[in-house]
Amino acid sequence: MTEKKQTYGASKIKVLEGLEAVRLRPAMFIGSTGKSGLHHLVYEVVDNAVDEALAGYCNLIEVSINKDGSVTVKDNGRGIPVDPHPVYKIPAVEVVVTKLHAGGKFDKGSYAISGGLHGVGISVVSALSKLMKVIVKRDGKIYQQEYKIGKPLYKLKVVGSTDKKDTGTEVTFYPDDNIFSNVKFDFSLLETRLREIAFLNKNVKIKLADEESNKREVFLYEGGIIEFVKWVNKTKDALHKPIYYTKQENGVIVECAVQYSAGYQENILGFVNTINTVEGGTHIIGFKTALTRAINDYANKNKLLKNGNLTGDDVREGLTAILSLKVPEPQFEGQTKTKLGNSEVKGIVDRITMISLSEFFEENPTIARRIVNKALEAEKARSAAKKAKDLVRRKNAFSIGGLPGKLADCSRKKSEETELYLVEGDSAGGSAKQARNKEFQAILPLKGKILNVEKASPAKVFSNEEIVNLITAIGTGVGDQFSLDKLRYSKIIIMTDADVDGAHIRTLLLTFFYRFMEPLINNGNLYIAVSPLYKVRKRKDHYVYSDKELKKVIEKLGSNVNVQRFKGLGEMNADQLWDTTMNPGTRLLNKVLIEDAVKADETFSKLMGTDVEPRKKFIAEKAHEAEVDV
Ligand code: 0RA
Repeated sequence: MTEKKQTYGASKIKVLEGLEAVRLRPAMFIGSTGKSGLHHLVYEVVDNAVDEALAGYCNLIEVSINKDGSVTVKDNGRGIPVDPHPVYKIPAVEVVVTKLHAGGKFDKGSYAISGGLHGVGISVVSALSKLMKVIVKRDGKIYQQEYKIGKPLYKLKVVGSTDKKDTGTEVTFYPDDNIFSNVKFDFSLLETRLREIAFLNKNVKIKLADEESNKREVFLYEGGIIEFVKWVNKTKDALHKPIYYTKQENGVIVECAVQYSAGYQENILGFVNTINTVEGGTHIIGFKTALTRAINDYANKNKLLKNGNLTGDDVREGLTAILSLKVPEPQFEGQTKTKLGNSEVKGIVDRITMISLSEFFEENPTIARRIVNKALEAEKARSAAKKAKDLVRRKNAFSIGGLPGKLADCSRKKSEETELYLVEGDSAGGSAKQARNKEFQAILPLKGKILNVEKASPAKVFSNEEIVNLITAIGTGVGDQFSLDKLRYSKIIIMTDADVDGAHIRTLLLTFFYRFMEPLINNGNLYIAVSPLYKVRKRKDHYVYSDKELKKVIEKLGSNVNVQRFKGLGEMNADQLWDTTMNPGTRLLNKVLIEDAVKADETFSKLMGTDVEPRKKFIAEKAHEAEVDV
């Protein structure tokens, strides 16, 4: 009997030491004593309720920030057991609240996985609270007990009765201001995490209320992480319905939702037992590896790749993925213990992802192709950016300036004051050089038809002399490397002949600018010079820009007029070219604008792609549209 008493006493002392340790080193249990640690107290209690939900006994969790600064977490689970604990001979609820590491289930079933950051349980919450009250509804009775920094204020008591089916736990706590620097709870911080918990535990309704401000939120997601991925993508342009799969291997449950958007950001959110694994880990590595392989396999099988396999970066551009795992014995590593270390998980996630994605791609070829195309776009942009970078590097190596020999630069250096004329052909280039105002107008003659960048590989684009001259003269670089700060002229003016060839060259240039220097267009730096079609002479010269206008002018001036048709820019003498097309006081310029980026993309790929007919039609239709900037 004495021996038994000693054993009991000894373990009791151990318990007290346990909670003392929590107060001595709170950060070891809740991460910090700052804002994050304070809110962790709420999550610790909520996680216990979520465990009840995972076990199938709870579907409602209510969190409220009370007017007196305390927080209440109420659930409709089974209620913490109240019967005497076999070892401690006190109600189980008292053990759970006052004994360190007693927070876990006594009957840890296969899926009873604690979601707490450190799995410390609610005893840590009570240890760090100046007051905590627990109400348990179980077996038709309502029980209550209160605790001060982890010590019971009185024995568990029955305070009322209720329906036998009405069960649950209600925990109210007042964080100890001797421990926490600030004990005020932040609604939006709780909101974010509780929403996340609701996404990760479908069909669990989580309510959040701030009794002071009367703010209220309810989270309930029947679609679980499918709704999560949609929610993350809600402001983005999704490319397809979410891909979803879930499978289990060796007790590890893998659940994943994937959705690509038209954007460029990669967003993979990993959760292990509902903990956001901010630092990544083996599950993320397994997922990424399988994603890259599954997409390359599909693309290869369907002969969609021309420049070899896609890289991981390519296939993750525009990707949003939610990866949620249930791991029975998770090993958390890293600075903030949010990196999954279990080595076996990598292979499990890899295999499940590979099989599931491959299956999905086979069954949904339209979506699969859309994803492959997205990755191909990324690949194109990436290699374009690399070429441009190399180009800039090469340019710097050759400095001073390293400007193309064909460029007739202007003398002013301030880009706000200068303009660059891109002129079709060397002869027109010659006239333009004579006609220009050297101070602020630079001329870059282009050899005939420039390369169609829509059809050429980036490698070809960046080894093309005309394009390299163009990029070097403009100065900004291209693609990811584009920098408006380096722009050497505030107006880039495309000046081509007023005929079909001229229109074609103009479209080729526009395609180049759209695909490689889009910000230049968005910033309003790109213009098209409008050159006249005719010169009508009667007393003085009239320049006419269209056939319609010519008719009107002839009607107005009578029938003995001299009409001269300009076949090309080269036919005009320098004075005429200056008067009609280059003098800022009298010239007409069309500013190039992109009204709808998606549509523009489609237009350029359609027009500059392989089909010739729609291109011709477009050029004929649009050649003389657009607003006029004088
Ligand atoms: C220990 C054992 C069981 C449930 C719980 C604890 C429990 C803890 C919390 C904390 C907040 N809400 C909670 N709900 C339940 C299992 C109960 C059983 O076997 O009946």
